[in-house]
Amino acid sequence: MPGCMKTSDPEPTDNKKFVIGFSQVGSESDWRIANTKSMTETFSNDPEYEFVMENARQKQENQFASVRRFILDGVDLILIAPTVEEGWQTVLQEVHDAGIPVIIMDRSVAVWDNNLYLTNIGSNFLGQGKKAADWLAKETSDDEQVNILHLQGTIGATAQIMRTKALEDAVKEHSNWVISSQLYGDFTEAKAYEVMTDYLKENSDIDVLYSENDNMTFGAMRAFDEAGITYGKGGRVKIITFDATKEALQYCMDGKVDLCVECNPLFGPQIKELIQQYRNGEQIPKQVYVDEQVFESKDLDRDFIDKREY
Ligand code: GZL
Repeated sequence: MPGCMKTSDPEPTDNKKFVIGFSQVGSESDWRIANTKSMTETFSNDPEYEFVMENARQKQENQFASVRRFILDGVDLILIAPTVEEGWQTVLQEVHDAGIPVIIMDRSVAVWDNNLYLTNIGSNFLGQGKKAADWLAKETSDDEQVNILHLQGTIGATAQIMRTKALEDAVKEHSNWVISSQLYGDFTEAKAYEVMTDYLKENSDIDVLYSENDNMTFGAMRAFDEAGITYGKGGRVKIITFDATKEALQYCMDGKVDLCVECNPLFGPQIKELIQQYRNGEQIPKQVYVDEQVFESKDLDRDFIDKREY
């Protein structure tokens, strides 16, 4: 199966393993790589589980194909990190009709009936955006116009929807804040570099970059460098970025990025705990948020960054 990664070969044993089919968004960002690592390390080291992950390469139709294969394979549970929120009703109904439990992780799905899945575990994306807006309000004065360039992730993904909503809500609260443009970066460095390079050919009046993930920020930084636009501490443009990967934290410590909003990918162990509770017949909450914080340069040092897992 394309993109399929069996992490444990079925051994000839009479005690049946608990088989998990996992449809992962893709490998578009450092965050995603860390999330996949957390999931595979959690389950592939446990003889109780067989863990089959399929990489959707950021295409929802690949996820639908994977989920339908998992149904045919008769897995014990299906894990989905949905590319986008819309379009899941039919295939989740098929899974429900097959009697297979589903956990939605990372982003969310927009369905009429949340009984189609056991729980949704991931970040409070709206909360992340609010933390960024609160920080920007403290960093700017009310008597000057603040021109915000907004780099958006995959349109329709919960992370994009909610980080965008938080910014747009904050702009309504601050009459001197202006979103000068919203560029589509699809959560990747390459796409962000491309759209930023084009944008900077005609525009340079930017006070803040609000970038919905670190990899897009890295692409934007490259474009800024080539356009001779300074950023970070003492620079022209304040940079706000989401994920707080090691590379972003390094830039933040060095004063190149002003705010890193953490988006925690390391929730493999929490998912395993939720599955265990389900298997024990325990009630599990419909929504589980992971813990995360924000970082400025003053919060960071070499030792702290070296100890980070992603
Ligand atoms: C957030 C996750 C987002 C990250 C991006 O939980 O869905 O997708 O912020 C990733 O880096 O591509």
